[in-house]
Amino acid sequence: MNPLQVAKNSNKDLLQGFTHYSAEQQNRYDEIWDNVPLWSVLTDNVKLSGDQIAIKDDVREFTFKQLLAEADRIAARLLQDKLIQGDRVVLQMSNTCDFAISFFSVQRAGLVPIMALPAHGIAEIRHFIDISQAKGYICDGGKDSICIAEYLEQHSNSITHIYTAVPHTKYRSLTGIGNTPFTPPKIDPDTPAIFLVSGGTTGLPKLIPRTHNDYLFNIKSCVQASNISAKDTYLAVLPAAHNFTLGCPGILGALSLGGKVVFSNEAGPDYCFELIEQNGITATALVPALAQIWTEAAEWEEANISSLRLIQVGGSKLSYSDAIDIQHVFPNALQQVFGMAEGLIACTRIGDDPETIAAKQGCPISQWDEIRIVDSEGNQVANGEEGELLTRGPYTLRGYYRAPEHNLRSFTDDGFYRSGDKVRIDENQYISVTGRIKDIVNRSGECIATDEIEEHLLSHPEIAQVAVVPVPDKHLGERIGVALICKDESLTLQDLRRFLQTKQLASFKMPDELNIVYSLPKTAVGKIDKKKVPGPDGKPWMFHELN
Ligand code: OOB
Repeated sequence: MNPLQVAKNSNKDLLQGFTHYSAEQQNRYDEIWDNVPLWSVLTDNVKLSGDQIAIKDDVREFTFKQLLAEADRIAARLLQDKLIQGDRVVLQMSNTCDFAISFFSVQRAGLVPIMALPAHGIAEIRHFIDISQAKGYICDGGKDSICIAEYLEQHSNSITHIYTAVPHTKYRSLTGIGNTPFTPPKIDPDTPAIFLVSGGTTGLPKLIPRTHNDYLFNIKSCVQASNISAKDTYLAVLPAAHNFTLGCPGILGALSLGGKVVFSNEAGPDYCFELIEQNGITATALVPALAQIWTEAAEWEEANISSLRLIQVGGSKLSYSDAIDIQHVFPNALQQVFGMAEGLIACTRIGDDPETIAAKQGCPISQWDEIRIVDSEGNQVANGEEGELLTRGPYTLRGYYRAPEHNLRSFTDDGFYRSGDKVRIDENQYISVTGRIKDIVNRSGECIATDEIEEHLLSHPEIAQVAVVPVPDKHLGERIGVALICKDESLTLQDLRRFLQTKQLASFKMPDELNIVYSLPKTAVGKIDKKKVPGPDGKPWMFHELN
């Protein structure tokens, strides 16, 4: 078969199970999409600021020119090794320069990466491969990823190419391979450039195809909404493969402007504050639990972190009291970001009044985002009322990859994505997230939103983090379990109830059981993972057996 035919067939395979934007959307968005490959965020800057540092970690740094040269060297080799345009590869890298190098090499080769997070284990990686029929697994070469590589070697029929970023005795390494001149294959910007993985806390993650056009639009709109510029240095501290860190505006946003990205594999304030001081970091993105830790640490850490002017916080609900604390310690730096790998991003804007920034999650990054808020019947609610957020737009998916059954449930007939998030929206289009549709305890038929109780408990001065979970109960169906991290371990269930009574909470919403813990289980990106929250016996509370 000639190479052109091979590329065509491979793209055909890639597009199987991919839902395109509708023709009507395609027409409308034509004027706002750039129609170039995602890798142009890098190549555009090789021309403009080629000799400036683009990426840095604790051992190495690369200019824009060097980064592109490295990426192209590896891309040439990947294609020589008989991977072909449109092939899927699972990319599982930690936060080092190798993340950016391997990401761009895959992009330049026209391969489509599945953006696995370092915390994903064999179950998730196997699932991504089963769905996508990926041929390649590219990993950082750390202990965990080598275990996965060994597993895939033995058990996967689809994986034929395994590469590690650092030299390894058994696997091909990305270092020092290939030096042939390289011309990237022609790319159709309306086809998937990357697969993000869904962040849901139930079941295995789904694959989210993001096209060159849609993701570039996402990045550029986030750049505008967060006012970053070529002068900014972005600290990638949450996993680089997560949408927030990668493209909101994140790593790709900073690079697209000719700015610099510093990678950190550690998230603790002692390590990161040093990095901020040494590199004059100006911007970063954190989940609420981490933002809370950094804010407390800023009171006693000695490093000078005054360069930090933008702290984006998102991924789960930032409590009002934590937002106020952040604003107090980092004046004017907080930006709340409500986003999803599926698409829609909303954020507050630097310059909004501080009360709005503390209390709301922000408004959509583009005027092209369409938002509908509906009740349980699917009817639009009145302005200001609470309901489920549905959305459609130039960077929101039209279907999960190869998941027809999920897609029937997750999209309306006219292509709106059902986010499962409960929100209300004000007259300025600012969104307040009030919870998840399904995050409820059904106690004797009363449906109680867990986030309402959580929000109240977080305003208790002794309580640092909390998770309210439904616990199976023989008589009630479900009872209300509260797991919390607390400065005062002598706090009792009675104390909690008394406190909640002062908040005028109805009696059927009072917690039934309390478990004080030292830490709460987190998802791959650092959100509280309710499925794993332990009961008093240490076992996952939501799945306690009835006896
Ligand atoms: C981000 O993306 P995912 O895909 O890991 O998770 C999306 C879900 C949302 O549907 C929502 O339930 C929750 O995470 N979420 C928030 C939130 N930001 C995300 N809930 C309350 N307040 C927020 N600020 O988490 C993500 C992607 C891009 C940017 C930021 C976050």
